[in-house]
Amino acid sequence: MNDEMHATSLTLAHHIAGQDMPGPAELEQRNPAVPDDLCVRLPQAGADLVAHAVDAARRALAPLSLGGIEARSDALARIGRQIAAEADDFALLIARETGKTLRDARGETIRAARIFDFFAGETLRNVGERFDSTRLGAMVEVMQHPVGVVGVITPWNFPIAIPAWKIAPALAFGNTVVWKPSEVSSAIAAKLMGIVAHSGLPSGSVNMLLGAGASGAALCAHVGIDAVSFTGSESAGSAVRQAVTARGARVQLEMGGVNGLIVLADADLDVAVECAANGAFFAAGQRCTATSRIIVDHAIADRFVVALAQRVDRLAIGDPRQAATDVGPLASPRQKERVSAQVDAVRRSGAITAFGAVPDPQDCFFPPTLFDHADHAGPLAREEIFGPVAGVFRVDGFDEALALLNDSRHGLSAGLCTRSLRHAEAFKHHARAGMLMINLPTAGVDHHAPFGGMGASSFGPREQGRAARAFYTTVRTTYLAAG
Ligand code: UN1
Repeated sequence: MNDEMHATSLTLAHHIAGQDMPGPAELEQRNPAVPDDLCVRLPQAGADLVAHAVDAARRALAPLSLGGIEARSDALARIGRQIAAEADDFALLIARETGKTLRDARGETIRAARIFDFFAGETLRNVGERFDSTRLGAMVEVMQHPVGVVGVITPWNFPIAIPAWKIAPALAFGNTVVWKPSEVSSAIAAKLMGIVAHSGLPSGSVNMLLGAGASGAALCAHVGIDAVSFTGSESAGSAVRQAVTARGARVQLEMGGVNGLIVLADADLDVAVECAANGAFFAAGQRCTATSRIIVDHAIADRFVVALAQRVDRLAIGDPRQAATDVGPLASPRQKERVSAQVDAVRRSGAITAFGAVPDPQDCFFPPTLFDHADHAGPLAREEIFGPVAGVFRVDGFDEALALLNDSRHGLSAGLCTRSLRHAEAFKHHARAGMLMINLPTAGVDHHAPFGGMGASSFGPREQGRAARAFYTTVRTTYLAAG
């Protein structure tokens, strides 16, 4: 790490209508691996600044539209190129501010760059339809228009990719943005905002408000926000949904999952162990797509648990800024408290620990923990933990595995390890989840494919890929007859 960065900690500013807007430092973010290292201080946006930002975004709608699709496409491509050019800086900053490993942070940064590039292309593909009316002499035109001013609320666990997969399509389809990033990843957000602000888009196209949950609540309540796209916890998501739908605006939510990975007796054991280790423990389990429930056929369960323990033993846990580190800390002391409390509840419910050490209360690290012979009626199968924690649920055969998998309020990602085409086909049809992963980890998605879940995991149209258009556009049907 850069010593200068370590020594100086700066106070961030909101960004509205092309200007930095400082405010009193009310919050701070520390490096979760090195708590003495104060990364940044930040102000907290209130209702007055929300109104200012919404006004700036609304005023930017006409210039964005008048600038035309080629200029907008070029600007998105420039943002993508600049993110890629600064990938090493982003990776260090992400590792420092959120505890994500350098390798994951760099991968995520490149993913964000590719997302902007993908939507640079989508900007030019905003096609409509024209066809005959059933009334003689009349025509019908179907056009997709921008929704207007979009509120974007993003979490800390993918601090650059998730903002990219909301902001890029919003702009591609002609909307302007008021963005409220998580307070835990504000420095990363400010760096991305700097790139967007210099991309050539009209000022006010993207505005950024810093702060904690209260700032997001003020954003959702503002009548000038036409749509809100949110990724985060289920409790925050349901508050967003209530506030936004209550005033008749459009909302899209991506929340958690208690994702299941089925391992059948005919699975390649190495593949299954790699899927489970990656899905459950990489990124310290802080992915909404992480594997929490490993549903294993009795016939191979003992061998599987031993092999998974050996694999996890080889993971290097430590400072995420070291290139060799596989698993870093949780993102904040608050996350550590939450995960510790939930794991205590799982232990109290009588679950058997296959591996896992007692966490040190002085730091943000949480040791990878696996429970065995877990009970599907217990807390491990019901609540998302968002830490490197999973349970093995032992079953007899595919039918029992599938029934257990589907016994969940959530339905984000589901995995299956098997060599059987018949079971893979049945899983594709009957697993209740938006993302289905066959012989792959439940977490880790491409940048060009739709993303989203079922049940309590998601609400509204899918994000990413060509599917992103549905949320960020509104359809207008024009009937046209000669006057
Ligand atoms: C991934 O698994 O690559 O917040 C992406 C999250 C999800 C994104 C997961 N919305 O973890």
